[in-house]
Amino acid sequence: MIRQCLAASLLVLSSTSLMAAECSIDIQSTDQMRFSTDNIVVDKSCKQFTVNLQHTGTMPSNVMGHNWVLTTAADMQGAMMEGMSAGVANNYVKVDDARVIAHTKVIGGGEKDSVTFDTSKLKEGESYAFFCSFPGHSALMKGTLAFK
Ligand SMILES: [Cu+2]
Repeated sequence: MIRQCLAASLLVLSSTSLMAAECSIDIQSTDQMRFSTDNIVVDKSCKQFTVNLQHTGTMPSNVMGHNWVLTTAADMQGAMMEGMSAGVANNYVKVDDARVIAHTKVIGGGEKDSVTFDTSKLKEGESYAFFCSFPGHSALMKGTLAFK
């Protein structure tokens, strides 16, 4: 009831607030080494964007760990290779890697982690890639992200 009243008053006050872009996304990852999405669009009206990563499987993080890492498409391979060397203690992300725009920690089955980043780090027209940097996973666990 309270929610309905709130929604109704928001509608009266500002119809644009109800049309505001979604500035977050929920992504599931699985024991089958998959993300639930392979394409993300970040709306230009978002000042920040949040990725909520969930591992819906049951396998532990040392066997089937997943993270979510964002780079430009051009930087993906290098960031992934050096992330692998950084090891699980660093969530398979090289420490202070300037190529990495945002990343979650590595999670195992039943766990979740979120990351929020400023969209001022993104450029319209640039091709971005997201992937899991756990060794061997990015062949299947990757996608594209656009800012527009
Ligand atoms: Cu993974």
